[in-house]
Amino acid sequence: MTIRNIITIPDPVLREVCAPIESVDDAVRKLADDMLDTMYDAPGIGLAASQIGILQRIFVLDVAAEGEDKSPMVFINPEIVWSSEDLSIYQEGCLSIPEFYEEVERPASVRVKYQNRDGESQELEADGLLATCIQHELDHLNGKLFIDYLSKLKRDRVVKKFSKAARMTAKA
Ligand code: K1U
Ligand code: ZN
Repeated sequence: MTIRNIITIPDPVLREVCAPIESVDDAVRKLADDMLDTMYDAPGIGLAASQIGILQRIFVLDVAAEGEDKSPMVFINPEIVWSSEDLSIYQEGCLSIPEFYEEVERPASVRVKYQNRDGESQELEADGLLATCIQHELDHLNGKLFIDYLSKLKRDRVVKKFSKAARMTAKA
């Protein structure tokens, strides 16, 4: 079990676009296991590779409700192939922006094509929190954060707060 360090804003690594994974091998499966351990430890319901400084197209999720059995999911080279026209609003958080939550509107349902941990091609249609989480994590792989959907005022305010905290930590 390896818990990796989760990068927070304003680290520019979070703005990088991740590269496709060419071959799903044991190193990728170990990365997926480390990402799940890191996500459960945080705790969170999702984690993208760029959040631990790995610029590869992979994210993990577990949106099981409290008290339910764990339901870890691994998405390699994910692509949204269909999004619904109807939208839904969820209060989102981000492990790279701790303790900051805001409502974001996104397509209510999506169909995602991806490879599983055995490298097999899969398609999944999702709605509810799973659909929101898939879109949030796929955004991470493209260097996009949920604060990009907020007003400039709200976004600037949170970036300023975290930039100041990072400067204080660097000085100490
Ligand atoms: O990608 C991330 O930063 C993880 C993020 C995923 C997410 C949450 C909510 C809406 C969309 C995407 C989180 O997991 S934030 C933490 C969180 O939601 C949570 C933490 C503990 C228990 C339950 C939820
Ligand atoms: Zn996030």
